Amino acid sequence: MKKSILLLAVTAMFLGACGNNSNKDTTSTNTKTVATGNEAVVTLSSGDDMKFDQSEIKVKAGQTVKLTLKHTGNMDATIMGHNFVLLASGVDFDGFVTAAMGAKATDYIPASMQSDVLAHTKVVGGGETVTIEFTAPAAGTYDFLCSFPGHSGLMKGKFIVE
Ligand SMILES: [Cu+2]
Repeated sequence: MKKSILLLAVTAMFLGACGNNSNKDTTSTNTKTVATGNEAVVTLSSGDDMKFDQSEIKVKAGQTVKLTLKHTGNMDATIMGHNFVLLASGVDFDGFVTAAMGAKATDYIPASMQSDVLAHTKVVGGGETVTIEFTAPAAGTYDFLCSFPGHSGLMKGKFIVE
């Protein structure tokens, strides 16, 4: 009950913040990205089923990306935690995942590989939401994933910058 009220409040805030947005991108049907001018608002969700609701996120180079990660499940962050990690181009995906397993103290971002990460959220548990803001990198296709141990097999996708 408490969680659904919180979710409603967050949704209301989100709707309120976007109330003046009459410039929605109606051409994209498969993504949950709303682009307005130089800003892209991305909402990515995952529940206890260990899946992101999108496998592709599209933004434009130089846009300010406001990315919200919603954990729609109920399980605790220590058991079913999720984060969003955007890797720089050329980073070895499997190598990063392996190193991340041992980096619990730093939200599963290995301290020695900070420069391989373009943007990331903290780890959230069921009912929690986190928003980050970053500048979209140069045009190209980048990997995103959840670096919580054992998740990236399913929780990964392409972050496409046009
Ligand atoms: Cu996860």
